[in-house]
Amino acid sequence: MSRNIFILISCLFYLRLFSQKTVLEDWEFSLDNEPAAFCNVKIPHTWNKNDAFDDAGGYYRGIGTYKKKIIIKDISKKYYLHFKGSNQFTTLWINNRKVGEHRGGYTSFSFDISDFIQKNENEITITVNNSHNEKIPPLDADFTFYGGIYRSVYLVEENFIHFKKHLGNDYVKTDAVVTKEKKGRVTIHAVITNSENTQKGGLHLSLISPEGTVKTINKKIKLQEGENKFIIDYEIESPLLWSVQTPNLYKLTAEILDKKGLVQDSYSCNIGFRTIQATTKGFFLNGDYLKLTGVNRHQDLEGYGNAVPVHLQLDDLVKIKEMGSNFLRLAHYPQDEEIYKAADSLGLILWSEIPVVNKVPLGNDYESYKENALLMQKEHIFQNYNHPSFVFVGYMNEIFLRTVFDSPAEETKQQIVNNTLDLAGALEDLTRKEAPGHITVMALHGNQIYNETGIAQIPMVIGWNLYFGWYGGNIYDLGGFLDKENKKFPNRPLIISEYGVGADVRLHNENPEIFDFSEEYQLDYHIGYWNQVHERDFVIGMSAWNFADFGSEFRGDAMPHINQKGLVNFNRIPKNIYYWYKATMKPTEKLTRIYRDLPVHLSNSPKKLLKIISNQPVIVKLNGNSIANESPLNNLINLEINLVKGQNVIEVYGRNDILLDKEIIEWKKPLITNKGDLLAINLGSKNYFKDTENVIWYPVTTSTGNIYLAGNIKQVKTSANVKGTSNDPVYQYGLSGLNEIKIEVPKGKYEVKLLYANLLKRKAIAYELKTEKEPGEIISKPIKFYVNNLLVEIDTKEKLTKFEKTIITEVKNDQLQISSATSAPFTLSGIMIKKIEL
Ligand code: GCB
Repeated sequence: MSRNIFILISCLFYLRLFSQKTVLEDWEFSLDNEPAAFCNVKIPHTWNKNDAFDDAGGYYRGIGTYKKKIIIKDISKKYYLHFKGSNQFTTLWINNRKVGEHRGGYTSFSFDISDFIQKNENEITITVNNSHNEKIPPLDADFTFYGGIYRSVYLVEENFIHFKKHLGNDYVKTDAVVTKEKKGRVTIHAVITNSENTQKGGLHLSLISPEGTVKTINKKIKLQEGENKFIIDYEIESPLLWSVQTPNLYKLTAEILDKKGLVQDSYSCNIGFRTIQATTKGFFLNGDYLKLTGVNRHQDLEGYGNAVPVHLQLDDLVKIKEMGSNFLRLAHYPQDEEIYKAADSLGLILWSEIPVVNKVPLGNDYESYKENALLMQKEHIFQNYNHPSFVFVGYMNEIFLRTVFDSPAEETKQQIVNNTLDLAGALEDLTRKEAPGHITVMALHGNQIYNETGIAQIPMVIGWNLYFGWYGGNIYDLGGFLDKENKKFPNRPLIISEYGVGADVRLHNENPEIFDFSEEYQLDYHIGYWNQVHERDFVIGMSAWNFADFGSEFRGDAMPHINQKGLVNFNRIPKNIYYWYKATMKPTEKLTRIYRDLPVHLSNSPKKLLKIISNQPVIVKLNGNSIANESPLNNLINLEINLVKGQNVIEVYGRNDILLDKEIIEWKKPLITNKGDLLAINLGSKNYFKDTENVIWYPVTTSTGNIYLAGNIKQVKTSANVKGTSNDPVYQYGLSGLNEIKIEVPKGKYEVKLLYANLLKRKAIAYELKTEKEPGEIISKPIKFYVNNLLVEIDTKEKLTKFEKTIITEVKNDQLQISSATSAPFTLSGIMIKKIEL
């Protein structure tokens, strides 16, 4: 049939309405079902987008109630309520009658509400509960479990004949394989529900190739009352293969025709022909070796929690592909169906998993937990099965993390191991059965418990989440670890499923150190990991942790409640490292960019380390003069330059004299001369820090330049949230043991701000792979000192809270002096001096 005739016929069929979907966006909502508290909300919605980030600590984990009235005129049809995702225990009532429940926050699900509705007005009530539930994965993880109906909800109207609603999807399951003869074979498994009388009908299938050619199959079928299963095979000559460079997609449409030939239901999806193989020699797509390189992704976004409009989520995938990724791990749960569709059309190989993270329960809860985990995996697979991008199917992440950290008694440990092995075995079997032709995978943390218990032998591929050079060890420990693993288990394909470090764009350091949260350390770390993985062919790939910063409520770090290992910020503005990856993963696309640190160089010395991210040679000019003609090493140029006082114009040219990037840096000595001049020093820190008011804090650990320190000085630091400020890094560091600070400043009147926080050693978190669990108090005493001759007392009992005191003082002898008032030395985190009068 020609394409035009096909379209015409299809249009005629479509005159009959079928499968109407109405988005239900506007609801009334209340936490805890407080009648007085109902307010209007729009779904997607979460109730934790603010409280998961405030100073109060914790976030609401309980019940939220959604209500809505809908009008249904024609109750002779079938009606479903379809949820794309609601976290995590959802119960539905229609007209005060309970319809059903769904457990699990990350898969889609539908309720058949046909028997509960009445003509005209119907009241829908939904409760969603995100409290901790030992029976539902995840129990524990490094991300915020935002509660609510955070993906869209639809009212779906169907005819009496339609594709069965099964595990949250229409029952049309397709296998697209490339045969030995290089033909494409599509096998379609469809289940049709017919609640009318037995009748003859038709199944109309069409497959539109990427080039627009159409192949159709019309099959006469007999529809019994109830469920009807069909398996239809389709063969096409020389299919255009789906690949990461050319993600060729075929559009499959399946339509059910009734006895009169009218379309009763229609289902469409994109499918792709590709072969996949993961071996100890690497990953092969369509027979070609492909080193998998990319990122992990969490679904939340600054200002939205997990209730992120789809178009913003799709921007992530575009950025991920634009960076040059061919691989994306959806951590640690199934994500919106549009993400899978976008991966299909962009050409991204996916690792998708269910959120069985950190631990499985013991005792009575285990059986229900297992049942829920198995159902979740079934839903996850069924909902995503048709996507060509759906390649690696996972079901456990760092499942022994808690066991190692909590170190339970031997007997308990054995029970945990037994349950975990039981669950892993069951999930592996289920995954192999439900997702044949896919690759099963599990992610481990850097501990031998996975080898010792034998769990690592279960999946087809092992993913290692490795943080050498962050939570301990050294960046270059990675290679040795990988070599040892490969030697011990030469038949086990392995991938680096996570690696990363926290980086805060406000923090910079020319001599970066482990755990300093500077962007420079992030750059060093990723270059080190990239090189070590690329020296080893047996490692099939790597996915950086994480594409973006994400919400993890319990974390302190440089920004509280956020895991800052993103290559882009929580708001998706790229960090420098994003450009480094782009330059590296897309070698044929030329990229040169001056590494952005702080626009001001505050050192006493004119020397500055200029970094340029580039995958091509460049000429560098400083204030109009050529100063270097450089070829990058690892797509990076490190150049020491000598600045002049005031503004410095840095220009980078290609060898063909085309200006590639330009940046202006001001060199300011940390001096105060004029009224309004300001000096901000961060005691105890080694990082430059730009605060919320764009003030740059100068790191001071010892006497330097015009700052003189005396005493038995020690650095104190924490990475816990400091309450009352968003400038945590200033307060997270301090110097203790100070007897005196002298800062040379010219005569005049000054406003002096003294900053302090009562720092505690933070309790180690399980991810740090450390056992230090007791938070020790570092500073707790009231402190007193003189600023010039003025006695200042800081008597804060509040722990981990910002304390700031502002005084006005006159400097007569060119020096601001802070000295201890008692024999006890003092501690301070920061000093900001502003000249207010000459
Ligand atoms: C991991 C976890 C991930 C954490 C990450 C981290 O290994 O799988 O969920 O967020 O480490 O940042 O510590």
